[in-house]
Amino acid sequence: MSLIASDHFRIVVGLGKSGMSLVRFLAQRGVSFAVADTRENPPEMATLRRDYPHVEVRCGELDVEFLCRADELYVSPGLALATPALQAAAARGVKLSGDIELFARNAKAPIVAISGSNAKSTVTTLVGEMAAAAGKRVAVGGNLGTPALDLLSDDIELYVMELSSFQLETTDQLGAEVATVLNVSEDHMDRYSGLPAYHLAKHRIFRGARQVVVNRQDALTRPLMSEGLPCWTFGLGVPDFKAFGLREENGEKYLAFEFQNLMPVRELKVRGAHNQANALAALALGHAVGLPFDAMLSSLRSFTGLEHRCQWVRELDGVSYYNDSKATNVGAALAAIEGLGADMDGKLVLIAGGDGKGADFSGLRDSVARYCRAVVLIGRDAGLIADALGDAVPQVRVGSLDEAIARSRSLAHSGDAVLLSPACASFDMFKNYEERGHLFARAVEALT
Ligand code: N21
Repeated sequence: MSLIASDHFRIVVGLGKSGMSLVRFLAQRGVSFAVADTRENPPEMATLRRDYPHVEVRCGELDVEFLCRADELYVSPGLALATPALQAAAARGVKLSGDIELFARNAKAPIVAISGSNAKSTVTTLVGEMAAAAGKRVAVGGNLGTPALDLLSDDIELYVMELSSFQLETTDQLGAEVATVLNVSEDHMDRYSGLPAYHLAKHRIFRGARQVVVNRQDALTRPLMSEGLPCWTFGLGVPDFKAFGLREENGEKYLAFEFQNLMPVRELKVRGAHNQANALAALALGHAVGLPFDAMLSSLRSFTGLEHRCQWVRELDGVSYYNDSKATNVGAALAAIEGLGADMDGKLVLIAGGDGKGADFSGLRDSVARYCRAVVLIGRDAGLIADALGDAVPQVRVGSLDEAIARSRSLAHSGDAVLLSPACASFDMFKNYEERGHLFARAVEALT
């Protein structure tokens, strides 16, 4: 490999939202670069052509010789690092990196870094609102909302970043002020060899961190090498030193820090034990970066939850309809089924299915048996879910979301709830989970 030919030439691999943010970042700094995408017509192609007509773009199968012209590739989270052409380039000395690595190298304010199989968007949003309530100039994004590089600004005092395992795979040294993996349950088994590989990717979030936050109820969230780092914990149990948890006093449950009650749990507008854990995680992260409790608690009081996250849509014939389209894995669906199920007298009619990404659905069985009246299955992997649930509960398989809603409506009794919580990605039937959620909500609102 010629050092001269490849010096200071970069290739952005994958032209999605973050790929386009990389293009803007590199162009602005006068770095010479090209773009590659395995797709014939990548989503941001029109934007690139309009704003950067002179940038070289290679679409279709990745060309190793082309990739080797670069000293560094910025690989999209949508593209597996195991892709043979990327591995071939890496073997020839090309560095594989990503937008989060570049972000970390350029961020001048502390970073709160949040990963996990579930609840990372909720906790990221909460910490962002807490920081804003505390009067900080805060930027929130990463895997949710605005791509990391688009957040960079000298005015920012705190970055609150949601990071996926795919983004972390291409990040060497994040150097967060505080980092957490909120929970680890199986996801993306189409991209990882197993839970250990997925766990390893998530734990890269702790590289260079100055403080960590750990979930006391999930051992897989503990960093393996963090000796000497301040460690704050959260969990639903009674908290000890450096810990956030729940305390009970005169029959009232409180969010608590160490030996001090902070706020009655009933003041939260979001329901379910998992949402209490989310609130405690956000408090731990905010406390680690010095946010005052009064601002954090007022944010918790006003938080009503995210769109597509167990969102109440309407009531019809005594049946409530909930949109939990964001549940793209088993763990998320379980949190919704248990959170909602334990909170109501009636039963759930669960709408699930889609692209299962190689998941083992047997973990759903016990909770479904306990809380569901019936399960209505959609999508490519409906059969896998049906097999995993066995005879735990009556099942119907349908061909469309509209049909699923109609069948659910007729199965539900007054006092029940219909819950769209697919435990699957949506890509087999929809553009993404947002589209799936919007179509669900629209169809439910149209019922007469
Ligand atoms: O919305 C859903 O239903 C499922 C969400 C999941 O299951 O969690 N999200 O797989 C990964 C990466 C996910 C989501 C977005 C991204 C970033 C992409 C960028 C490029 C996605 C795909 C590509 C594809 S790039 C290329 N060739 C679901 C490609 C590329 O094919 S996720 O974690 O060169 O956005």
